[in-house]
Parts: sequence; C-alpha cells; structure tokens
Amino acid sequence: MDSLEMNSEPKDRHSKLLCLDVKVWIVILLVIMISGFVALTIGIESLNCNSHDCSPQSFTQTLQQTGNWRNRLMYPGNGKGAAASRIQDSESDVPISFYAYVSDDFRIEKNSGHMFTYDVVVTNNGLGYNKTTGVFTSPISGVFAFSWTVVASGSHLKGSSGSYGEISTHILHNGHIVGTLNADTEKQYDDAVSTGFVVLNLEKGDVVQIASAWKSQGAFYSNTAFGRWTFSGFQI
Ligand SMILES: [Ca+2]
Repeated sequence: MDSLEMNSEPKDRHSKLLCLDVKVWIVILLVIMISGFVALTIGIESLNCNSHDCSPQSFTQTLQQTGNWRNRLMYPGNGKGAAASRIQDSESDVPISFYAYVSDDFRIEKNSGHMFTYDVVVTNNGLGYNKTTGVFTSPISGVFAFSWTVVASGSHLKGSSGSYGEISTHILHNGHIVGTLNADTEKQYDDAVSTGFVVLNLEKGDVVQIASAWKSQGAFYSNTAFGRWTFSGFQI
C-alpha cells in the first residue's frame, strides 16, 4: 500500500499539471479569440458610414483632394460642354443653353420686319437670351443648335378676321437669314404647326433671333392646348 501511495503522488501531480495546462490553453485560446473579435470589430467600424462622412459631398471632396478629378469625370478631349453638364458644380460648367416661349395667342400688326420676343423664359444658362428683345447673344465662341416652332391658327383670334393664320419666319444670324419656316392655314380650324432646326458656328457676341420678313395673315396660337411659339438653343 505504501508503495502504491508513494507511486500515486507523481500521477496526481501530473494530472494536476495536465489539468493546469488545459486551463492555460483555454485561457490563451479565449484571449486570442477575444483579441481577434475586437480587432475585427474595429476594422468593420472603420468602414462604417456611422463613424465617417459618406455623403455625396464628402465623395466630391475626396475626389477634389485627389486632384485632377474633373478631367477624369469628363469625356476625353472635351474641355467644356456635354461632360461638364454632368458635374454642374458651378454656373460656368453648365453648357450655354436657353428655352423660351410666347405666353399667349397673338396677332402681328406690322406688315413686315417683325422681330419675335418669347417672354416666358424656362431655361437660360449663361444668360445669353434676352426676353425683352428676343435676341440670343452668344457669351462664347462655339457650335450651337437652335430650334423654333410656329403655330398658325385656323380660328379668328385677338381681333383677326378674313384670312386665317399664315406666316413665314426666319432665323437670323447677325441679321442674315440662315433658316426659314412657314406655317399656313387655308380654312377654319385648319391649324398649322412647323418646327425648324439649324446648327451654327458662332463667335462670342454673335446674335441669333427669329423674325418675319413678310406680312402675315390671321392670328397665331401660343397656348397649352394647341401649341406654343418657342425658341431654344444650346451649345454643342
Ligand atoms: Ca393661307
């Protein structure tokens, strides 16, 4: 028995040591797991928008800080114009463009040489269009497209009588006719609508407007029911 008791002591010690080793290893594993979890949490938090400004403004600021950001957002070879319109961070980046229309039905009293004015301005980027004169003055040199629409009435409006609406209009570039558009009604309720489109090379300060060189007949619609007289242009 004595010998057995003497032999059993090292076994107990070994068991205790083994048991201690297991506890230590468990603690070490727990420490490693907790450390990993904390590190992962910090990493995720660093990517979380709750701790950072992830707003579009912040995105733009980041792009600006990286430098040359505008060129990367523009189309290659396009220093201004179409690509700039997609940024629109300042007025100068918006392409020159305008759109205006006549607010009401009208007659033309003059026999010839009428210059049209479009009094409702919807778009006027670059402020080239003047609603008082109806003249677009180009703020820059470049290629521009222009469109205008005329609407002749097959009804007697604004005191008109006799013949129904008929008119020939021109688009003028620095006073020269570069396009002609006609609308003609031959009988009552036979309204007529025409739209013209031109592309022009303009120098800075060039003027473009719509005019009628000949005497017109009758009256003209410009309303939401039958159509509008419009004048628009934009930088290409
Ligand atoms: Ca006619």
